[in-house]
Amino acid sequence: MTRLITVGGAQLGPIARAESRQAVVRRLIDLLIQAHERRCDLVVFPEIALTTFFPRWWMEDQDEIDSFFEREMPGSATRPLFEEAIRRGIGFCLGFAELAREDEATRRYNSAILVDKAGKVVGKYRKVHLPGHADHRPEMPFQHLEKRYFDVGNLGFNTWRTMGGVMGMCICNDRRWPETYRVMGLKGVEVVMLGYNTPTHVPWMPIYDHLNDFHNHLCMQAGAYQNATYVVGVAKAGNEEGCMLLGGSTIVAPSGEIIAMTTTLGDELITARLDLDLCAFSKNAIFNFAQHRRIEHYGLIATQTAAIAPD
Ligand code: CDV
Repeated sequence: MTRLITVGGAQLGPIARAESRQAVVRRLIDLLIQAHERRCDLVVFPEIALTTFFPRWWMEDQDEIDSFFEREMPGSATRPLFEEAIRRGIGFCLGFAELAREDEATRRYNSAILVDKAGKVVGKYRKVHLPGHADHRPEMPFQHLEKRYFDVGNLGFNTWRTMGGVMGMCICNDRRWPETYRVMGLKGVEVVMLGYNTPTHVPWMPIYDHLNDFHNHLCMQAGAYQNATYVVGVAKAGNEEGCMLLGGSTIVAPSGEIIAMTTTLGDELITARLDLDLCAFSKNAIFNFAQHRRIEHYGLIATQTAAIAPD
């Protein structure tokens, strides 16, 4: 039996700093309705999809910082999205800034949730690879303060058996790290969902600015191919408060081929029909980890020792 699911990537154009949660949620609902009309089982929204990408600004007032975070999911602003999704029987993956109480401490994460067709939160991921800096760098055209505003994610890279497949999540910078996909690959992932906010000019590595599109697709295509999984990578794109963000939202097949890609820098839905049995084929044909992966022969210990104590 062929296992087919239809997935949507719901790219967002810029979100203004002054735009209300309610207005953003209306945009998400519009995209969700389009996804339903195109028979999607599941739709993926970007990283921090409910507000502007606020780590762009140095802020000291904790109340102001916390105004960008969600304390519950769904909360009053996001409930209409959940309700519309339940009405239409469509699942979704949503990135947002999460304020959590853990061990009597307040923690802040860059998170994503996976919601099934009945509106139940079935999975949560908290971003592990936080890029940027924690100090104020006024000489830069904008800040990238993820290291100041977020704690490192503490949930690992998991997979969930839901909506007909084995689903996994990561967020933005995580997509550049092979470990992200490999850990989920070892857990049998078939669809990796991720959102990103990637400036076209990265102030601390300008020599790569012209390669931004290439690196975006390179890492997702490699991750998909080397772990026999689909990857759905979805941007917040366009000129957001003077910062140009990459588009190029993409659905990648287990072969590493791009099978859908956005063509604008605005709100735009891409869809693809995924044959999840293709993952099983690749997992058996070449990337059969149990049969062929030989971690004990990789020289890992020796390499680490050399890196710590060079000649
Ligand atoms: N939001 C991100 O994680 N952005 C990074 C940029 C800053 C390099 C990214 O990897 O796309």
